[in-house]
Amino acid sequence: MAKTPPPARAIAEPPITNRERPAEPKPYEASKDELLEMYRQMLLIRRFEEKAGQLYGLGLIGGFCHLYIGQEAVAVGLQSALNGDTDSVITGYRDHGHMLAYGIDPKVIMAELTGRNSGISKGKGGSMHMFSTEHKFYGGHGIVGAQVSLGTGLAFKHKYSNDGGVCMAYFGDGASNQGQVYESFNMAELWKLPIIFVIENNQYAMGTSVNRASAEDQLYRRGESFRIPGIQVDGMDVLACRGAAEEALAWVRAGKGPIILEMKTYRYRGHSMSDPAKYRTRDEVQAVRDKSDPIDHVKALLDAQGVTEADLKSIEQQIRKTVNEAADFAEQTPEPDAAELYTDVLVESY
Ligand SMILES: Cc1ncc(C[n+]2csc(CCOP(=O)(O)OP(=O)(O)O)c2C)c(N)n1
Ligand SMILES: [Mg+2]
Repeated sequence: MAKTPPPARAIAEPPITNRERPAEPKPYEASKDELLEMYRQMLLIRRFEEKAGQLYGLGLIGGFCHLYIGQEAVAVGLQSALNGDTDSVITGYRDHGHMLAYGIDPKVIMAELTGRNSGISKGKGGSMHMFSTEHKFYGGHGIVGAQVSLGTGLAFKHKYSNDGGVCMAYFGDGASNQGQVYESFNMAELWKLPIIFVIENNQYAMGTSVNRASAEDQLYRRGESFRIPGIQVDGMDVLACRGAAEEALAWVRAGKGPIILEMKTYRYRGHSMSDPAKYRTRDEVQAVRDKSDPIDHVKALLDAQGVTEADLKSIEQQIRKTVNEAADFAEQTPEPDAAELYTDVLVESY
């Protein structure tokens, strides 16, 4: 007797919308002191970067130099949620802000920019290649997208050694179109690695807007085919950034695997130090500065909490002092000795 054919195979997977998702993040409720600290760090990054721009103009910094001005809320908001003892951070070449937000001494960062032996990479890495394993800061990388794969390796290490750490790997909107990003997404989800992929969408790669270069320009969706959830965040609002970091950390620390945060932000300066900026108008940049500046935003919040203009002035003065001291240090300490040319550039392991 002929057997009844089996029923048509049911679609095993529910539609994508039915997958477990992280909750919609809430803006972080910062105490007055926490907010003041965020303000201090963001202002430090801005003034440090302005000074770096000046030193570059004076010929004291050579090679590449990518400034972070405009994006300060991202590094400060996200990293304020990390556990400095266990969690690791890795980023691309626009890296000074991430180091400052991780509490690394501005002097050794500035001295690296001027190529001095007291710099954090002994003056041999420059702007794009700074590291501090002591602070669990793993660079500083000039190859667009490379840090995503390296960060996935760091996350593997966190899981393998069960040290409780999470890796925060930053990359840009341009980098999000690189192939190795997707190989990394696949492995990270497959092995449920503890990693937060942070896309700093500052609207432009070197000279092309995200919409001109990206078929899917809602970058938080880029993990969908790997089952990695994504959240889009106002990267000009430090409390929104911190709130998103809390949600992402809860997801990752619960063993649910990686997550993507797309931070909508903006870079005020050129891509690097020579940039004809033909791809956008001055009015566009000015409008963002006027309406969405991340530091002005925190200032307004502090004002609402009763912090006076005089208090803010005194923070500003302290920061200017710190930055001037860093610049003096960076100008006065010596360059590396010629004998250092071949040290620390290659580690051979057998
Ligand atoms: C593999 C590789 N390709 C190209 C470059 C040249 N390059 C340097 S930065 C950059 C744009 C990256 O833009 P994005 O990822 O948006 O980062 P942002 O500069 O905006 O921070 C390009 C194409 C590079 N350094 N490495
Ligand atoms: Mg970009």
